[in-house]
Amino acid sequence: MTISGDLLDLIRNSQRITVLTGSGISAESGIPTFRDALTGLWANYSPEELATPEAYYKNPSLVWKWYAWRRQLISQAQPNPAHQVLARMQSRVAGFTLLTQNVDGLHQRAGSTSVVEYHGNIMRTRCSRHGCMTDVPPIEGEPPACPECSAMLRPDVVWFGESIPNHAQFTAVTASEDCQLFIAIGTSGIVYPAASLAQLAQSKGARFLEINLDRTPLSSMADFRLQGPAGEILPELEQAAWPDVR
Ligand code: BJW
Repeated sequence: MTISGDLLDLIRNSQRITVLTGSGISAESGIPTFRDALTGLWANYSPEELATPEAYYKNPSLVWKWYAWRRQLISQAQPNPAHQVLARMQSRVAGFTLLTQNVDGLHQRAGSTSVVEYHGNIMRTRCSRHGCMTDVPPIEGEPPACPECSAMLRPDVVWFGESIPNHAQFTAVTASEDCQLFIAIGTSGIVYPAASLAQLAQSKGARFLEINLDRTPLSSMADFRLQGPAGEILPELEQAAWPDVR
């Protein structure tokens, strides 16, 4: 892989870098991406049929089981080198913001702090009627009841048709508008509003780097593209930008 000198200078000299990650960054940890075909029990479903409030109210058991299956995969997974590079970057770049669409918590497990969880976290539960967060663990079986009002609990994630949590949206917009370099890693760029952040950053003067296995709808607007697995590209990029790194 050839990394341009312009990109390395930009990385070294940027005081504010904003990174948006998608499910591709966790693929090398063994977690299927969102648009990978589901297998086994789930082969007949698409995520679009399961990650909606309508699906949950129509068949709560089914959707809860899907989340239980995913939680199990996540609990067996480990952060990979891509997560680890981003965790180290937070101490190298003064204004470093990490936005993730992933609900798997692997960035935090790699050591990243202040991660903006744009689509929530699969390990938390909240009330499906009032939205309040609970301490009830997401147990297997049927969806548990809210301790306050007995309504069904749901995973604390953002489904299609739902709004991004205010704090996450505010931080994401501010960090995108303010950065000098915006990096999108392992995201298909088809789910909004996350997919609009790169363009927002560029419209305010930032340069845009895309890291992905394949081309995406964001590729044509990227100032720099590094094509390949994030778990290989990010360590190479880190080594090239900061050769003193371990
Ligand atoms: C690798 C790799 C490796 C693999 N290395 N790379 C504007 C235009 C059109 C539509 C809309 C719009 N605004 C809103 C919408 C509707 C909708 C939407 O975007 N639909 C699209 C499908 C068209 N958006 C919403 O509903 C959002 N809400 C909203 O806008 O609220 C306002 C509103 C309210 C009411 C009415 C109208 C508006 C909410 C979106 C919530 C998305 N939720 C999910 C589920 C989260 C919970 C869970 O995990 O269960 O979030 S869906 C799913 O997609 C998940 C992901 O975070 C998200 C993005 O997927 P991601 O991460 O990009 O994964 P993939 O699989 O798509 O791509 C993987 C990529 O990795 C690929 O590119 C690979 O090549 C790459 N890759 N291995 C590097 N090793």
